Amino acid sequence: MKKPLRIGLIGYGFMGRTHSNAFRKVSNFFDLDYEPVLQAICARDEAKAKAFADKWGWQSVESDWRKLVDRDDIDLIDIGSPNNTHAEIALAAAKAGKMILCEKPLSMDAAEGLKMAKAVEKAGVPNMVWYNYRRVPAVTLAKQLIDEGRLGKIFHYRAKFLQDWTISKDLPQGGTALWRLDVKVAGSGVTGDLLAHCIDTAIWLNGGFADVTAVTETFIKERKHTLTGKVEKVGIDDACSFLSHFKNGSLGNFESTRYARGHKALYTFEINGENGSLFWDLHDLHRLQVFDYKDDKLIRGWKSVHVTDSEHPYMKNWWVPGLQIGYEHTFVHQVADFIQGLQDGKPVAPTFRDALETQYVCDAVLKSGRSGKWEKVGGRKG
Ligand code: SOE
Repeated sequence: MKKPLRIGLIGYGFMGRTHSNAFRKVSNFFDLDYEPVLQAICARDEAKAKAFADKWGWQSVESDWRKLVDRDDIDLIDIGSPNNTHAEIALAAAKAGKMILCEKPLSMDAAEGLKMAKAVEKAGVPNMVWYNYRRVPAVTLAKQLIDEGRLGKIFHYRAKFLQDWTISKDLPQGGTALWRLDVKVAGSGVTGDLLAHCIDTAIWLNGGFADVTAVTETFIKERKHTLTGKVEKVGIDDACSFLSHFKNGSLGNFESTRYARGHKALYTFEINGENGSLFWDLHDLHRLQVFDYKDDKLIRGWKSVHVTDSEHPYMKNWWVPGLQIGYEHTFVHQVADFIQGLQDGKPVAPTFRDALETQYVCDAVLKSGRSGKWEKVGGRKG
C-alpha cells in the first residue's frame, strides 16, 4: 500500500496545469512509496477553480489560501500563483508544518527569499522550487558529464532565453494572463521570469556567480493596465543582457528578451571547457550536442546525442530506447525526485535555499542595469 501525499495546489494557470499533470502521472511511471492525492485546488475565482478541479481531478475547491493551509487533510502546499503571493503563502504554510513546493522564481527579491528559506528551515519542512529545466534528461546528462570532469576546466558559460510575445504596444499589463508584465506582481521582467531559469541551470552546472554587469531595457514604456483600465508606466525589464564572472574563474554571457521576433521559448546554453564543449537547445530538448577534444583527431567533431537510451537520466522510466519525451515530463521528474527525497529523508534541489542563490544573482543583475556598474553577487560564500 502506498502512502498518500495529500496536495493542496494554489493557482490554476499554466503552471497549475503542468503541476497537476505531473502529480497525476508520476505513479504511472515511477515506483515510489508515496501516491500524490489531488486533495484541493485553491483560487480566488471559485467557478473557475471548480471547472479546473473537474477537468484535472482535484477532489475539492477552496477560494481562500489561508483555509487551504489550515486544513488538516493537506500534507503539501504547492504554490503556483503569481510571484507576489509566494512569500506570504510560504511563510504561513511553513508555520502550519506543511511541505512546500513553490513555482519559480522563489520570490520578488532576495530579501523576501531569505525570509522564506529561513522559515522552511526553522519549520523543518521539505521544500523545493520548480526550476524544471534541470530535469530535462539532456540537461541532467550535461550535469553528469561536467561532474565526471569530462570538460576539464570551464572557460565559458553562455545562455539565452528568447521570446517574442510582448512586442505589440497594444498588449495590456496586469490581470490573470498578463501579470508577468506588471512589476508589482512579477517583481521584474525577463530577469526574474526567464533569466532566472538560465541562472538556476548555470549555478547547478557551473557553480556560483561572483559579479555581474548588465544592461536592461524597457522598450514599451507605458501600457494600459487590465485591472485599473488606465495607461500606466511599465516597470519591468523587457530585455536584459549581462556578463559575469563565476567563482570558478569562468566567464558568463547571458541574454533574455521578449522582443526576439520569431522566437517563442528559445532557451539555449553552451559551455566551453579545456577538453570539450556542450550545447543544449530547448527547441530540440532531447538532444545534447557534445564535443570531446579527446576523440580521435581524424573523426573529432560535434556529436548530437539523442538522449533517449535507458542509460540516460530518467529515460528507463518512460518508453523504449529511441522514443523521446518532452517539456511536461520535466515536471513529472521533479515530483518523482521530491518523493524519492521524502523516502530517503534528504532535501531535493533546488530547495528554497538553493533557489535563493538565483534571487541574489537577479538582484545584482537588476542593480547593475540601473547603476551601469559591475555589481557583486550576494549569498553563499565559496
Ligand atoms: C513565460 O512566458 C514562461 O511561461 C515562463 O514563466 C516559464 O517559466 C518558462 O518556462 C516558459 O516561459
